[in-house]
Amino acid sequence: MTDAVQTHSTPSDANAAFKPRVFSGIQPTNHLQLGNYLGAVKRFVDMQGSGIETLYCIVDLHAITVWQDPADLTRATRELAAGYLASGLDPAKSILFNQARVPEHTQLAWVFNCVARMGWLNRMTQFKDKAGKNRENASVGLFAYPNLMAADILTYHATKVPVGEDQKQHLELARDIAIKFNNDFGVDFFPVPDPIIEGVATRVMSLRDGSKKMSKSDPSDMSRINLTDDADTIAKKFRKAKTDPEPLAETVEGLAGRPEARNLVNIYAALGDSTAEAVIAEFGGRSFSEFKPKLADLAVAKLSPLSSEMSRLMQDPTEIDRVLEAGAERARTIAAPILKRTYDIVGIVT
Ligand code: AQP
Repeated sequence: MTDAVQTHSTPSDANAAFKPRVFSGIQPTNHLQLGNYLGAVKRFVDMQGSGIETLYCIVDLHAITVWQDPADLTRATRELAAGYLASGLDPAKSILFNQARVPEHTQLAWVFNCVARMGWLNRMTQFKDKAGKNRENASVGLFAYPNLMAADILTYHATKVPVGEDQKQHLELARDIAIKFNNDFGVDFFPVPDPIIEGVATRVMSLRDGSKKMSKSDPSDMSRINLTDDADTIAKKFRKAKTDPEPLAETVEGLAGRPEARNLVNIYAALGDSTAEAVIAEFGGRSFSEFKPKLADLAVAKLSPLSSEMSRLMQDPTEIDRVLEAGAERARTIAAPILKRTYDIVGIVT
């Protein structure tokens, strides 16, 4: 194998030989938060009706790259499945499953551990953020996370991956791995997957700090809206959301340099399937004390039905497990022949 770093610029028709297929996943850590919903799940639902095969995964093996209490992991896995279903993902239209049930993900990840270069992974900003100052004490899994993510996608020959902005660098690495594998073995076997990062909510920011993304694992619960929050909690979190003292700008350009204001406008636009321009046309020049209650009302109207449906679904964990198991069986019918062919290309006798 060569050590050359590959370029990201592939011809636009590089995937023409591959059947279009969508794959994405979310980690079952803590509770689904508004950024996951607007940046990912809501867009998964939009893509479900597009006539392209869609696979949506609960990436439990990614979750354990940082410590997870076992009982919490089990609960979070079922809760995320409930979140998918409550948001409108339909097991008759999409393949819904959890990663650990399809062993081809980890088998292909090992091959990719041997394709990706240390230097590539050393550049991953998410590893640096999550490992913090104590890198020596981070798990090997956290370092190799992007290789498993590449395997998640490529074990289905997926061509499109809807994600939030924070996953862009990992997607670029998945593309590099696909290109390097194809070059090393002289094949056109893996597609070069395209990230789909679209809409006004590709990076929902923390409600406490407009320079940090909203995250399930932020130590401050006030920094995020959880899909399990009740109406009073949602209203309180928006009321206390950090803002500056100025009223809302009269134009979208006027939000430049005001990350907290921009974030609340974007959240309103994404929840209402609207645009930042339309929100400013309605609320420009008004104070946050007027805007925040409207935002809370909209969030409650959109999210309450989801959280009620999630609670209802969570009362029947056996049914959730049945959906995930059936999805995994379908997923394996795609993944197993792709892994087999990968082993053949590499020269592994199976
Ligand atoms: N703040 C965000 N805005 C828009 N999209 C977001 N996503 C995450 N946060 C935001 C998108 O949600 C999908 C699933 O993310 P993940 O669970 O795999 O991990 P993450 O990106 O690290 O998300 P979290 O919430 O910050 O989880 P923890 O705290 O467990 O690491 C991805 O498509 C992501 O882009």
